[in-house]
Amino acid sequence: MSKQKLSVLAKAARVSITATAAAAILPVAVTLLAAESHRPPHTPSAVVVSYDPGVGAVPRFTDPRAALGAPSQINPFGEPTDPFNPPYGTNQIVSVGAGGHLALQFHTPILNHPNNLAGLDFTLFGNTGFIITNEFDLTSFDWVGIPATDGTMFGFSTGEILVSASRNGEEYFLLDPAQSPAVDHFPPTDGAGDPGVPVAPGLTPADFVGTTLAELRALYQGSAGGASFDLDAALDSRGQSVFLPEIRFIRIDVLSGRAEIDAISAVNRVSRGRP
Ligand SMILES: [Ca+2]
Ligand SMILES: [Ca+2]
Repeated sequence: MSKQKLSVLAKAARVSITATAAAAILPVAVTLLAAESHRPPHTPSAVVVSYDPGVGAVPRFTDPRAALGAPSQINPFGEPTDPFNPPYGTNQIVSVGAGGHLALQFHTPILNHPNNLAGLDFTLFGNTGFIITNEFDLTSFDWVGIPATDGTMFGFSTGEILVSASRNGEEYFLLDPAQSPAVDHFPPTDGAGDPGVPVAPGLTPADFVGTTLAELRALYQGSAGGASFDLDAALDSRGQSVFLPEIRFIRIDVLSGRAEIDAISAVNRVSRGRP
């Protein structure tokens, strides 16, 4: 059961829920299932440096280790995640409220390499999704026809969120918000895609109007989605551009509103002899 279907069912049952807290209406058995659900089998490539949930973080979604490892590939129901079906388990995403932050340290440095795909260096995965505009059949608990979106999204953050990067964990450099994508917003995660492949720069939600999952994936071109950042956007304390050849620390500060974080991945490099 996707968060989106749960929301539709909750609406039909006149139960008031927030999109992110959709899991709260699940029966206890399913909540237990969520606790036991999939974690990436490999050792996480990062550790949590610090976490402060701030004000307004979603209750129970406050385990910062949920941000380690690869983006979630299945939801708490065991279904594959895709841009219509984001992760929503308490062990999959961590919530950061106003005044809160999350800082991670990576064992392998994230390089600002000129051969990184599209010049982008790392990708931040949230838990937004595209709204399915098909009718919902309350008898079969399923969408009528092939699910498609009008390009509008749910579960996205509307707050002011800053992302900073550091080589040593002491001196952080702000990534200029004017040159950086929004956190926990567009584009939604596709668990079937490659987390090292950014969605092509320039694509906007408007490009996804009327798309089905297959059409949407054609636009993603193998990407797992997520907001991809360029370390070239780094600013020093005077607001001047600064070159960071590599970083080991990423910090997300939520100034207002709230954000949910699923994962952070490094962008793949185009290697010689391989396209
Ligand atoms: Ca770069
Ligand atoms: Ca996660």
